[in-house]
Amino acid sequence: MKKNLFSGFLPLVLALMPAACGPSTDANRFKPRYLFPDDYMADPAARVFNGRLYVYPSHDRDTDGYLGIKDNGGEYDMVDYHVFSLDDVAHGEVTDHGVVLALSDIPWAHGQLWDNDVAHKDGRYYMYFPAKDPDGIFRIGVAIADRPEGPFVPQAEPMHGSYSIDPCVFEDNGSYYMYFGGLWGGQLQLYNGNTYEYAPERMNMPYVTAGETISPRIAKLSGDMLQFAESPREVQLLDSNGRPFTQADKDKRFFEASWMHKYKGKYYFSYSTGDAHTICYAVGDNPYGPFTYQGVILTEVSSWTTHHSIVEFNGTWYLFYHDAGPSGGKNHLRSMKVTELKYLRDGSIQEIDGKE
Ligand code: FUB
Repeated sequence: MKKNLFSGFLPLVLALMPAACGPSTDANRFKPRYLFPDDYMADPAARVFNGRLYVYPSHDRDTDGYLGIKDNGGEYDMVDYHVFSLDDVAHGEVTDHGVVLALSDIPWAHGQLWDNDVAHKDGRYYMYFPAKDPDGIFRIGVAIADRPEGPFVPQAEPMHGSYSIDPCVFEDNGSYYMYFGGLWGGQLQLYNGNTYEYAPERMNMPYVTAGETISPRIAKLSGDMLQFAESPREVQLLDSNGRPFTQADKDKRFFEASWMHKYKGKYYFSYSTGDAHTICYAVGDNPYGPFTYQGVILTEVSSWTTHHSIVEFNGTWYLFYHDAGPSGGKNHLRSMKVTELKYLRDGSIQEIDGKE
């Protein structure tokens, strides 16, 4: 019998192919979708609770800026949070559950309700959010609800020893970890370890020097979910030679928007590069890291910031993020979006076009 030329060759070709499921423009991958055209929402933290997908964004608004300041993040002057939920991510109706926490209800907070995240433990839902205290210093607070859609009741004080912005809470084998931190307006560059060292030149451009490494932070949470159970530690992000990124590595170094998810036993730490306007990721073997840089998840978007979350829902992985497309590029009026996220066979993430 004549032997098919490809019978031995085809499996070899397939094995050598770059393990791709196709380009990021896969016909069967749904195009990015704006989730809520009626208002400006950013920093979407997507979580699955009770079989439904909930989204916890920041609520952008057009103002003259925090205390009249329109740089250093002052233009992101938000005063409340909404919760959204949906069943069908690609096409389904998005329910707005309305205002679930307002600045006026938080005894210690003075302004700027930035990115939040929500975790579930023992029938209660804990919202973690940054806000400025009366001295203009970012702290992280906790608010509690009996249902994922809130309303959330804030604690009287921020978490002891908390600072900077962008909390992401990740559960692993019954323990909860908070990742946090953000540069420039997010104030992380003002901390030496966990000690606040204010310097006016660290508030305005260039606010950092090229050779320094500034790392996101991680701390395990206490059993009651209300405090850190340990002093925050620095999360190491390394290149493939084991070298930590410095501020000179503009398109790879951490800026803000920590997110952690687990895939096939590996820990994926993803983050925004800030002035490179992309989302990147690094992979490690445990929640504390170190994490080795792998690449870009989302290429440059149409806004100064982008901020994301990654979640699996009904067997499909999604990237939630924001850009300023609908506001015509106003950086403080952003809109949340979602698209599908795909892994290649080697566990790497297929790059998504931020302008799509
Ligand atoms: O929404 C305010 C801030 O902008 C967030 O906390 C940052 O991550 C950036 O998206």
